[in-house]
Amino acid sequence: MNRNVSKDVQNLLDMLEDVTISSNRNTSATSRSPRSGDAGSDTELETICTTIEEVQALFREKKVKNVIVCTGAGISTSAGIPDFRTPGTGLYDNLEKYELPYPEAVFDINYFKNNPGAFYALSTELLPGLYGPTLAHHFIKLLYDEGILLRCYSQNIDGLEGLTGLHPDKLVEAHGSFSASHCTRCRLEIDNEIIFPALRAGTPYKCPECARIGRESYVKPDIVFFGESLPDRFHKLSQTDFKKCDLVIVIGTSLAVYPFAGLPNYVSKECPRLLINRELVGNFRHGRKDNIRDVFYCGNADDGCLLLADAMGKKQTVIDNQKKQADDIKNQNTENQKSSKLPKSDVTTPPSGAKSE
Ligand code: CNA
Repeated sequence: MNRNVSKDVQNLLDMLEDVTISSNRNTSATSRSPRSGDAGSDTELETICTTIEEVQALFREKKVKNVIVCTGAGISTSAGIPDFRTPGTGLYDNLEKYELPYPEAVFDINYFKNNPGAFYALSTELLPGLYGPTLAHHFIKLLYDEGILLRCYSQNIDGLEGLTGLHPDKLVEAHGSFSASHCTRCRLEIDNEIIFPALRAGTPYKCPECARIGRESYVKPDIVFFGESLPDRFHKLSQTDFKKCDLVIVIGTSLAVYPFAGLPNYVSKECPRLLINRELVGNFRHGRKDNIRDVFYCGNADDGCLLLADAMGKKQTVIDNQKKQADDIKNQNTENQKSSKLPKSDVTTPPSGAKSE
């Protein structure tokens, strides 16, 4: 998403093959995204797949072998993590207390450098460890177990895809994660054991190295903020993966953030595209006369994924796996609560004891 370009205009641009997509997540010169699929011909194509029943048949008859799943915050809402843009419950509607100049500022790198408080406060809600993967996450793991997952591209920062046991090679965390943290100024890496208590307490953590030489700078988890580049892995793998893909499933995203939102366009013209979401987004041609391969399942991510698991004869497996892991996490959280009391202060003190002000 380029903040100066409306979503409708951006969707129109997606449909034009010769357009380079720009991103407010990636302003670097390396940000050029792959072009949309080039494997299609210009001749009229017959209908490939336009209903969820037809997608179910693809799974039932084992006709798909290279499935790509693209996920967004909507895949995690049933775990208890709010998304960004759902009116009322989304994080953007609940940021008044931080007095941000605009909602996206909470994830804006330039804003963060001087005002880290809002992000740290929000982190208390998003931090991995509190929530368990949903049925939809376990459906993705099922695709992996069945050997038909080419890749899962996630915009999420909650780490729930990986928590199911999905192999890291199969996962592209396009907007980064909490797995490591660095100073925004000197890039010093800070251990999770140090930064996590600060994030849990919602108290901005000052870089001890910068503080030592009299500079003030804050540490940020390696989440890709607006104004930062996406990981190289995203660019590298998306260049080749989407050409091989024989079904792309987009789940729980408003497709508002580029270049990620352009991914469903990189598959060939013959590749079916399934959107599982509460609203129609992106440039899915669902309901249009010229639609030959787009499918829209309007509803909850978990329900849509269970329909597909059912077609594979694995619905109960997904339900059982999800429940078992949810119970384990609940028990673990109860144990943790019993054994630890977290300190809360205004600003976490650097371990070196160096004065930052
Ligand atoms: P978004 O813009 O908030 O869109 C979410 C979409 O999911 C909307 O279209 C909703 O209608 C839909 N939706 C919500 N709940 C469900 C559900 N249960 N079933 C089906 N559809 C549902 O979020 P995006 O992911 O599109 O935006 C990209 C941002 C969100 C990324 O940069 C993330 O880092 C960021 N984010 C991540 C998390 C997380 O990691 N869980 C949470 C909040 C925001």
